[in-house]
Amino acid sequence: MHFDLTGWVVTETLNSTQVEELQHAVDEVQSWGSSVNCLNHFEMTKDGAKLCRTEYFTPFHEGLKKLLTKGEVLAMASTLLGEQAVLYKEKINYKLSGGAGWNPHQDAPAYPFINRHVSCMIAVDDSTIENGCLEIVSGAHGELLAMDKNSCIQSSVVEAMKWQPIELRAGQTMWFHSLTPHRSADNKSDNDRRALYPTFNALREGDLREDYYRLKIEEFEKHSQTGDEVRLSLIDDFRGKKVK
Ligand SMILES: O=C(O)CCC(=O)C(=O)O
Repeated sequence: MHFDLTGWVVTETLNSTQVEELQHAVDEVQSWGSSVNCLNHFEMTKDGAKLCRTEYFTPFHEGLKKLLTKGEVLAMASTLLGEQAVLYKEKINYKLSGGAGWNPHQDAPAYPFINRHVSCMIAVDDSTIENGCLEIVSGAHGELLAMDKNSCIQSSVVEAMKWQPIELRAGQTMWFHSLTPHRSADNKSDNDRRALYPTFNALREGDLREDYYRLKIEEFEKHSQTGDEVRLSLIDDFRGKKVK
């Protein structure tokens, strides 16, 4: 299978009606502000503070919960894991116009409790080279690579790898292994590039979503943020600047 060889695969997940429904659902989450108990993060851009990520939204949005925990998306995650999958975490990366990109990393060090995960990027808006689509390395998902102090891939390793941009139309999905190296550019275009990223693990290893969020919130509370970058993850891969 393409995924086993390369560590990624693109699927056609949503038809045009479903794309409109997804865009409407993400518009809703984006407009919640502090009225809902999800996890929102902001970044400073040249146009001012903007929302850059929402996590922990499935308890508050039936439509997105259904999309990520039932039907085709869960079935594909199960196929790629080779057994029944369960949702481990969910995030929306907004990458609004002027939003920052991510340094080269593998997700595995950011996902405790379990070694093997599969994630996907469901494009909410078209994801292009101009607005900062994902860039990946094929066939490099066999091991954890050498890391720098931010738990991102060491620059000497990054330079030796062949990076490939994966442009997606809204509604297309790119699946990737938690060891697949990936990165993305800043959004220097005038178009927003929103994407949904669910992550799954094998149900046999446990339903760990609440444990993951409990640990993440504890870690964020323990370590007050230093430096200029916004911390979104248990690793420091995001280049977005803090809103002060
Ligand atoms: O959305 C992007 O551009 C990259 C996101 C990413 O690598 C991450 O959230 O770990």
